[in-house]
Amino acid sequence: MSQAKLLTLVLIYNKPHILLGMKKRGFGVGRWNGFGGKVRSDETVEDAAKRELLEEANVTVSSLDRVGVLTFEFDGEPELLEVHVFKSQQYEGLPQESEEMRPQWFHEDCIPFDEMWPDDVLWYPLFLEGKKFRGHFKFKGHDTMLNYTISEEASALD
Ligand code: 6OG
Repeated sequence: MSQAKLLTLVLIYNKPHILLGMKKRGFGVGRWNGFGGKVRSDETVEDAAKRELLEEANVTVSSLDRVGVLTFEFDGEPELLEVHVFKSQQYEGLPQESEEMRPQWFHEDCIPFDEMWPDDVLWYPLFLEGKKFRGHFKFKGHDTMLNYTISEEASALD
């Protein structure tokens, strides 16, 4: 197994509404997701999360709360993905469509899990309850989950 690739995922959750984006190209195309992407070698994970949020949704946040760390393994592929999940209630700017994402607000009772990554339905309940969590998911391709573990974390995540 090679070293994990670091990625960010930002969810703006202004209860009861959550901001998601329809991924228009690349990895996860055709699925609703939070905003994020790869962490560059010259930036912190939180700075990467803010940069991707601005690039993809035209939204700025002053601070982000790291609420989850998810690792993903794809059967037959050596690279592991490590996705750091951030939450913010406050934001500035009007969410705007970019080349990569089409933002849309959803009520927390109407999150479109059928059009999202299959792991999301498993960890969103913890996210929506304000919990911190870690998860590991093993996929075969992009649609089938072979197994997973999720645990709630009592303290801060690194
Ligand atoms: P780019 O490679 O396009 O960023 N991501 C996932 N998000 C969820 N909910 N489930 C997954 O299950 C994911 N795998 C990756 C991390 C990809 C974006 O997609 C997220 C990034 O925000 C496999 O730059």
